[in-house]
Amino acid sequence: MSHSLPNKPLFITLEGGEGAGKSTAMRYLQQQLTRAGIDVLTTREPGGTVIAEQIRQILLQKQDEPLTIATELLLVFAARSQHIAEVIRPALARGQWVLCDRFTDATFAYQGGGRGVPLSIIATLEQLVQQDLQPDYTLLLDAPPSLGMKRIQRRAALDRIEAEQLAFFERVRQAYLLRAKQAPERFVVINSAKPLSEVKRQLAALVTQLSEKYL
Ligand code: Z5A
Repeated sequence: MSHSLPNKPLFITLEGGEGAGKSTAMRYLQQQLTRAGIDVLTTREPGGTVIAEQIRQILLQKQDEPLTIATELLLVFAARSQHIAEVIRPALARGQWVLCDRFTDATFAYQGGGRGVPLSIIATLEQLVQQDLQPDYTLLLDAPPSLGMKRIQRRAALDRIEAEQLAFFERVRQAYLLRAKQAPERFVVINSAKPLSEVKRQLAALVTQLSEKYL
C-alpha cells in the first residue's frame, strides 16, 4: 500500500471484466466505508453526469451505424472529462472519498487490449483529460471471462460491448493484469472467481487497512 497522506480523501476505482463483480463489490465497499465513518460518493464510467450518461448510451446501445474505434475512444474520454470536472474533482475537494466503477484502466484494457489502440495514444488523451488526477487505489476484480459471461447471461440483453467474442475479453483481462503488474503500489487484485463470501472478506480487510492508514 502506498503513497497518499492521512486525512486526504481517496479516489478508489473498481475494474474488471464483464460480470467480474464490480457492482457487487462497490455496494459492499460503500457500506463498509460508510460504517467506518467515511463520507463516500459512488459513481461510474462511462457516465456519472447528465452529458456523460448520454455518451454512455451512444457507447453501449447497439445501432445500425457501427462506431469506429477512434469514435469509441474519444467518446470514452469525452465522458470522462465531464465526469472529472463535474463530479470527481468537486467531491475530492469537499473531502469526500470517491468510489468509481471503472476509470482509465478500463480504456487501457478495452480500447488498448481489446481493440488494439496504441497505448501511447491512450496515454496522451489521459494526460489531456486528467492532468494530475490518478486513482489512489484500484481494485481489480479478476475472473476468467467465461465465468463472468456466465454470470451476466441471465440478463435480458447484452449491450454493444458485451456482445463481443470471448477472445476480446481474454485480451481485456490480460491488459488489466499487465496494468496491475506495472503499478503494484496502486492495484489490489482480488480473485473474484472465488465465492462472494471470500471476496467480501478481502474487501472488509482492505477497508480496515485503509481506515487505519488514512483516518
Ligand atoms: N468501457 C470501455 O470500453 N472503456 C472505458 O474506458 C470504460 C468502459 C470506462 C460498461 O461497463 C462498458 O463500458 C464495459 C466496458 C466499457 N463493457 N461492457 N459491456 P459497466 O461497468 O457498466 O458494465 P459491465 O462491465 O458490463 O458490468 P457488469 O456486467 O454489471 O459486471 P459487474 O458489475 O462486474 O458484475 P456484478 O453485477 O457485480 O455481478 C454480476 C453477477 O454475478 C451478479 O448476479 C452477482 O450477484 C454475481 N456475482 C458477483 N460476484 C460473484 C462471486 N464472487 N461469486 C458468485 N457470483 C458473483
